[in-house]
Amino acid sequence: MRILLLSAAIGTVMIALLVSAWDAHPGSNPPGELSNPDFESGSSPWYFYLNEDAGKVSATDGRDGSKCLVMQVHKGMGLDGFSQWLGEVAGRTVRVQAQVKSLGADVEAWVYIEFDRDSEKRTISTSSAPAPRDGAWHELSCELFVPPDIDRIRIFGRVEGTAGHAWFDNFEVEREQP
Ligand SMILES: [Ca+2]
Repeated sequence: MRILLLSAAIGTVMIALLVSAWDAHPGSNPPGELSNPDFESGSSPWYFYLNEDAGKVSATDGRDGSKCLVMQVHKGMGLDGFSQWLGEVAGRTVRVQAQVKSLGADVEAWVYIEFDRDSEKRTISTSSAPAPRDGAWHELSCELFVPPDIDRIRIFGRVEGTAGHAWFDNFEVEREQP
């Protein structure tokens, strides 16, 4: 009985942790500007999809300022990325750009936007081209029209591949009226 009680207690803790991690991401009223878009304050509040350890803040490689986010791409990782919610987007074309560089055998790094059409259970998305694998900074951008009934979108940096690194800095958001 003691073992059963113990495992039930552990189950409760794990569920609570999962709920708390999930809650931390969606947010109810996302701000109209990205927070810490240049990684000068570390990696928070960017949300890491698979493994927070995959993304580290480099204190020396920043495109501007001193810091940027560096993600190591490794065999078996597949697609990974980090994101933030952004609000004040309804009925507007939103353009996102970031400075990205990549280096490695097959690393792909790009910028991505998406939102959910809950009524239709669809996800609408767009992405930039991947950064050339030349170890130089490139400005990547993509834009998406957000329908008037959608009040928040997710802004991503994404990586995929089996070997290499990708660096991200200076996310910026612009909005245009339709
Ligand atoms: Ca920076």
